[in-house]
Amino acid sequence: MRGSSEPSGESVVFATSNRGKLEEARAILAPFEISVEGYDGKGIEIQADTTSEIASYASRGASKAAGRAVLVEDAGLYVESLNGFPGPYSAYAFKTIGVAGIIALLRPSPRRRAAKFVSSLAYCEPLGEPTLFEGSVQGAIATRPRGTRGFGFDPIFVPVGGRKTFGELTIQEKSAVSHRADSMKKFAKWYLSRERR
Ligand code: ITT
Repeated sequence: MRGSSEPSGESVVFATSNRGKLEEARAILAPFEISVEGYDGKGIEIQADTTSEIASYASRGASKAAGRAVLVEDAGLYVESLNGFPGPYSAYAFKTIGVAGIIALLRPSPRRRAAKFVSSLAYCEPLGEPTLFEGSVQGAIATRPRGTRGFGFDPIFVPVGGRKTFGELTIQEKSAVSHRADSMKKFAKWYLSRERR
């Protein structure tokens, strides 16, 4: 039984080294009354063909290291005319060619800029099997970086139906449509129904 002085709602540990992701997770899960504790250490990021495999693997290691249930997310930007590149290699592509590199790769095909962000979110208890939640958002690569908000590829991604890049949106605006909101809302519904059992 909860004591009357304890806060209502649930809490969850999010293992990530990315403060932007943590802030977004807090904003997305707050309406579900789920508070988010950061844990610095997603663990080993294997190289694999899908973000879901990377998130699942990392979540096993992170939950073991933390000694508690954790959430781990692996996200990727998939550019259609680049056959889905950088996809599961997005962190490496960001560190090496960056946003300018993605724009440069698209210069020969100015019209074929369709892209999507994918979020694979894995929830894992120590020694347990991960449960996966997938989210995505369709959009396009901007012709030049715009906006100073967010992180990573935000300044070059324009979600479908809008004109602004994620870099020009507030966390609340981005989270109304983002891949991360999509996967995290699925997680929240599952988590709350599971907790009530
Ligand atoms: P953790 O692995 O510690 O969670 P990370 O930043 O390395 O943090 P990912 O491996 O999931 O996260 O992300 C792959 C790359 O894609 C990385 O360079 C991110 O900056 C970028 N990225 C992920 N989500 C993004 C988003 O919502 N907006 C812009 N870029 C994003």
